[in-house]
Amino acid sequence: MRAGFAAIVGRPNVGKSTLLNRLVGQKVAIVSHKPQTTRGRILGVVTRPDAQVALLDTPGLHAARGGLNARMVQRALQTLADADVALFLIEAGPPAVDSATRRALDQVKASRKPTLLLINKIDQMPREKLLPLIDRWKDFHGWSEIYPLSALTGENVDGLLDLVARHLPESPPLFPAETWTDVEERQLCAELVREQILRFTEKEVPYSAAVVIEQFDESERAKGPRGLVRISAQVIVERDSQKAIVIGKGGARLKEIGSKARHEMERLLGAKVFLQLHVRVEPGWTQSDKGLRRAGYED
Ligand SMILES: Nc1nc2c(ncn2[C@@H]2O[C@H](COP(=O)(O)OP(=O)(O)OP(=O)(O)O)[C@@H](O)[C@H]2O)c(=O)[nH]1
Ligand SMILES: [Mg+2]
Repeated sequence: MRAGFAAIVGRPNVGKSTLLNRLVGQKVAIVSHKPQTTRGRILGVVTRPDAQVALLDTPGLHAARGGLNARMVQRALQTLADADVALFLIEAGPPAVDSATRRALDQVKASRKPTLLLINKIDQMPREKLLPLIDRWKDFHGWSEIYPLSALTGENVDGLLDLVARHLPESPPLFPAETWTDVEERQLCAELVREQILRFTEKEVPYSAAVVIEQFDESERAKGPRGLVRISAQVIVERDSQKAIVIGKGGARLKEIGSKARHEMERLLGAKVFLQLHVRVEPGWTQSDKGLRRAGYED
């Protein structure tokens, strides 16, 4: 039996969380088309008879200027340092390697971990461009493997875990076989609200929003075939203008965010959900330790 930790790292928006969810077969991490969606380390465990792969999704590596963003990059690098193997994810695209991707690669190289290069999003690239792309990337690093795939369509995803497992140490399982994450349900629910905020707001609002669960009442969960969970959550933003955007005209946007998030929560919890959302302004929370703590980003 092999078992260990594989950190999924790379630039923002390359599809790390989509890959985690695909491999685990559960929605562990929220996904959006906006960069910097993931803010912390997210564990997803896959257990097979021959191996247990503990995947660690991480925030995208980028040039962060302090506050929440610097904390996110720091969290990604910490996670990488703790892993047995690194999965460096890039997007299939032009063979030219931009400076930001180069910087991210340098950080992965500095970790001195065995590293697999995963070329994601091959569904959006003509087939004949793949080999030149692989050729271009071959010389950048002593890769343990180079592996093209599409996390979105699932193309070539089967087989990836075999490769990853080969780079894990011989070990008994690290988690019980039925474990697929260590993220608590209430935290998963908070993220489901944030996912809808990312979908329904623009510009700086997604980056200024956090969600904290205030109440998670399961007292009626066991009642009947489909019990009830009462959830109340606070959406924290940095400015009054952002609060107005999140709420929308006559509360329409907040209602839409809540209704979509509630639907996802019901799927996750297998229960009916009664969801209440409130918006609160915490000026500049992304930039101060106290603000980060109050928004649920403890260290
Ligand atoms: N076409 C295509 N799109 C993909 C693929 N994988 C992910 N995406 C899309 O890429 C966007 C970003 O996906 P995420 O999984 O949130 O990316 P991430 O790397 O976790 O991003 P951060 O958390 O911001 O660092 C989403 O719109 C996904 O649907 C893929 O294989 N093909
Ligand atoms: Mg992500």
